[in-house]
Amino acid sequence: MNTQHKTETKTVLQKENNFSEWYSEILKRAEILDVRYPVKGVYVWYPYGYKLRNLTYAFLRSLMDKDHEETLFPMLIPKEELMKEREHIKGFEEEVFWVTKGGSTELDVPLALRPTSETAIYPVFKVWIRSHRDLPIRIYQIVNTFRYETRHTRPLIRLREITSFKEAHTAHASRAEAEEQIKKAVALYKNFFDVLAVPYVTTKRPGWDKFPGAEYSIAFDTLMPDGRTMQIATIHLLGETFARTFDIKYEDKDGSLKYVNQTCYGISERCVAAVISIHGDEHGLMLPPAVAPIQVVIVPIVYSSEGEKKETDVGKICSEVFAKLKEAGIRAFFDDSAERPGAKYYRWEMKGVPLRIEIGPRDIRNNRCVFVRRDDFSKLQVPISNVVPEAKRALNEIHTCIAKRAKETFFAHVSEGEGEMETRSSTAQGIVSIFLCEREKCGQEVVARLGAGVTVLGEPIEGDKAEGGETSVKSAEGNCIICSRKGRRVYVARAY
Ligand code: A5A
Ligand code: ZN
Repeated sequence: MNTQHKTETKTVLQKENNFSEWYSEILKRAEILDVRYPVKGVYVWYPYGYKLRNLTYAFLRSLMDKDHEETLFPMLIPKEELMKEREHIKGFEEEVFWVTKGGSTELDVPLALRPTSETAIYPVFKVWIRSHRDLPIRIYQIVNTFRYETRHTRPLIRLREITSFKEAHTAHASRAEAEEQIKKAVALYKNFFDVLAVPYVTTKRPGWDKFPGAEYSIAFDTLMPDGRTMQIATIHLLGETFARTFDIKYEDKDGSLKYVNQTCYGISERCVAAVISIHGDEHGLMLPPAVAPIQVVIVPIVYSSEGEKKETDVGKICSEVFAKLKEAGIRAFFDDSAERPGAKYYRWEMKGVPLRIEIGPRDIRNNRCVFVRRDDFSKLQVPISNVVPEAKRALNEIHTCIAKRAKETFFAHVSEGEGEMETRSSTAQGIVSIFLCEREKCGQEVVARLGAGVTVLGEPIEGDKAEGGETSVKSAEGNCIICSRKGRRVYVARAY
């Protein structure tokens, strides 16, 4: 059966050499996203892709629900509210889609499709928050948002309609509490990406490139197979900026009126793009068990080598194994369709099913089945009576292996750049750290010298490298690579 597998498995494309093409092929063949919708930057989720999306977001929800409440705000934002916060609108005004008509009637108040929801939510915070007893507020919503992106749009990565925008908004009595929330949000997102086996670095974004209206922004960046980084989450300390603009005050214990201190943080379907891109290979997707729509597929081997269907107990045993797996809470699928096993292998490998169980007449005679792991195609004979614990164990091992592999690859592409030339060649493959002062001019100069697409990700936040198994703790301060003034270590990379 191994030979049958080999002949029917067509390889897709080499991911490393032509990532862009690989990515498009995978979205289509694994039925994640249909890109044929006739609006630029707007796409259709196939049912299978949407299942993957929903499992990913169900997990995110479960993390959020521990100390946030889910809510839902309107998508339409009156122009006046959207324009209120000066810094915020400066950052977003070129990206806003406007609704200006109802039928043929010009609207009195133009309405924006939310590009993000600060200006929808904070006027409501103003009426919700009266006293210190109303604080803290921690809410989130998972919604579609709209951004008129002018840079090259890409499925799941740079969208004009972001379909799966998880945004959290919190309000606190003090700055110390808001900063505490930032730390919790970082920990929560780390937990999320660790379960997806998506590696990352966390950085404090440069002051001149933070979220519009924030005091500072923290970003999670991962690395795509073509050596470009992708920002997969951001966390912002808003301080009192929006509270002052929207007049969000509370009465403190001593009777005085104070502005609230705020944070917000967000994740989009880029998290799904990262899972697909990082773990996939020339056979298709390789989904982390935690979010795989099908974790285990059972394939009966009911044909003889001459292609004749044999009368055996295979179907019955497969059904029993399937029932046991389901009962144990494993997302299993019994593929008893009429196709040949090789065609089934091909399909489920493409769809990234982490574990395949093959059961044929010879296996049944020996009371066993065969496990085939999607991550390394290794095979294991397992007694039928042990199928459930062994499947659980295999799924755990698959998670550990793909997480380790992804992390090793990632940190092999995080390096230090000393001279300009070295830095330039290194950014072709990944993330480089250099010293830079905090002036925007020097940031722009670095970008100009290192070439198109290079971005200053920001100052690394302690810990990521240590977790990645790196040894030395590198100094955070040094001379700016451009002007030689005092600078700090920052990561630069070509970014999506
Ligand atoms: N209100 C805050 C949370 C906010 O809007 N932050 S943000 O602008 O940085 O967006 C949050 C995250 O959404 C980003 O880190 C990025 O991962 C993702 N994102 C932003 N624009 C996107 C786009 N056009 N398509 C897909 N994802 C996008
Ligand atoms: Zn400088």
